[in-house]
Amino acid sequence: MTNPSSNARTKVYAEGPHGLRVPFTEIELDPSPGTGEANPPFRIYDTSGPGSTPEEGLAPLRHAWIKDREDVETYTGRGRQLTDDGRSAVRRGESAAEWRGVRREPLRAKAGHRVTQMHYARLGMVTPEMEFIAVRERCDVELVRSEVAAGRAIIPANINHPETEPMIIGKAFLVKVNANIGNSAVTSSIAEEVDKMSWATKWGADTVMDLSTGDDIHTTREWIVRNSPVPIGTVPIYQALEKVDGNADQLTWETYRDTVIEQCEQGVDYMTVHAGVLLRYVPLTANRITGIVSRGGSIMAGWCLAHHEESFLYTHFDELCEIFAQYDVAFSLGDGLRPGCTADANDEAQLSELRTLGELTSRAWEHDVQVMVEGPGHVPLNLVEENVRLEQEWCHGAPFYTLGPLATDIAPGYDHITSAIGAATIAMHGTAMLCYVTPKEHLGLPDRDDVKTGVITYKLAAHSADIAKGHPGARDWDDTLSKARFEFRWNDQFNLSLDPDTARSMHDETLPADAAKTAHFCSMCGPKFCSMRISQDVRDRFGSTPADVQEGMEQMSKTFVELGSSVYVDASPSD
Ligand code: IRN
Ligand code: FE2
Repeated sequence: MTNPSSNARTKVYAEGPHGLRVPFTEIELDPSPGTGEANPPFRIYDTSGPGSTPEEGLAPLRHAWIKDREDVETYTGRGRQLTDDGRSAVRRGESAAEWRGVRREPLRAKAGHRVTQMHYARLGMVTPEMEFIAVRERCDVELVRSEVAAGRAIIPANINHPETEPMIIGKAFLVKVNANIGNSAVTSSIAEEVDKMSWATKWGADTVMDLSTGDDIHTTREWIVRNSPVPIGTVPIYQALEKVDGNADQLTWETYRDTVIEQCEQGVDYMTVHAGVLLRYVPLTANRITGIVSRGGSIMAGWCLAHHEESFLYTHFDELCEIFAQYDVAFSLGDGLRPGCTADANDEAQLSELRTLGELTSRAWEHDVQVMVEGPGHVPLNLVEENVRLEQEWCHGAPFYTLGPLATDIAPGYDHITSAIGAATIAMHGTAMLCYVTPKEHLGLPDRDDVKTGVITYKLAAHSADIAKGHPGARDWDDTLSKARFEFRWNDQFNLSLDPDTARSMHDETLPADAAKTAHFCSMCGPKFCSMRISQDVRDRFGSTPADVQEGMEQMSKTFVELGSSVYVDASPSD
């Protein structure tokens, strides 16, 4: 019996405590041919969300959980007055009512309260967010709580993003993948960006960063957040820079702070803050081959040099922590001095900044604010492990979130691959989340296809690391697919794969017939030379206990010699 992929993969909900419904993708499997033995359906982690009508947004899953804690209040947000009040929506031909349909008053902590998951975890509270995650990760909820309390994991979950399905970033959990999207002044519309977000989560992005620049930043982000089932990250300095017409030296702490509050009110779950780019570190980049490659890093370096003053992100860091604690926004401490080529890796500029990020981590934790630390960039494989070791040591075990790193600089057009090599390695050593790189890296803005390629490439890097780390149950997925492959259950092999569509269409390029979905070969080796089939013949004929196999091997060896010791003959004695 064959299984078209359309109905073999379905979304199911596992029941959690207190009526929680936790999504998984369930893959229905065919019985094993020959024995007829049933193969139980296989469940994989699902990031795609329940699906939404873009103009309406998703249902606010966490709304009641947040309200029940009785530590938040609604208010008329200042971001509402400070920014676009629908004018750009009107410009695009949408009615103001349509636009207001997705707006609501923001929440913030009541005076004297901290509403972060870290705060609750440290008090010993188990939140519904933690329970949801424990079901999702198939682990004990106490592991979730204790890792968050210790700062070794974060749950990015702004109280103004009730639509998000809780997830966790930490090395004790599955390695996560972030996908960057965002329009620039020159390309793509808001609808396209929302579509890219949904598309990225369909393929498995665990978080999405909106890096939009140019006009309509606020509106674009509003639509993305309202429709996103995964945490949304941003780099607020980009929008602050827009507000001063791109002149970095005109940036002020006040402009930046107001931008941050505006984004807190919209529901951004984590923000990249390049607060480790200190004035005295900037000259350390002078002799690099590629200088400063971080956008945020170069904005702040420019500001520090222009004013000859310490970065306002650093001097106002505690105020920023107080704001983040009111909304439960997590820090993603930016690596503004990351190396932009393998020659610059692990240099003094990079490592000095990392030490400062360690200091800032401790300061954020004093406010119960969650932190992850960003990392490189471009790093040769022999220096990858040291990056994780130093980050873990200097930043007190805070989760590491790395961009690749690219293991070599020589393959523009293939940088999803050069970076996935580094990403798998760095994740194996303990990086908690990987920021994807698409084939367009260094070349242009990724389109839909690039987003998919980037996400799939990074999912396979992340999963390879989960296996290498011996993460409980990680290999079950591989074993299930391998068994399907060995038993020539082609549809099951497609449906179990990270990208069923591509697997199926590549197979069908040469063997499109339905019958080929049960054939005991593919077009790579053809019917006569399939190693899997030969092994099965050995098993069928000689059994599969170790003694049987030994006997079978001897038999095969004899047959092989009798047939002239050539690999390219039909070596199957049963034909
Ligand atoms: C991740 C790790 N290191 C950097 N990143 C990502 O790079 C970060 O999360 C954000 O998506 C982007 C920020 O780039 P700039 O401003 O540092 O270039
Ligand atoms: Fe680069």
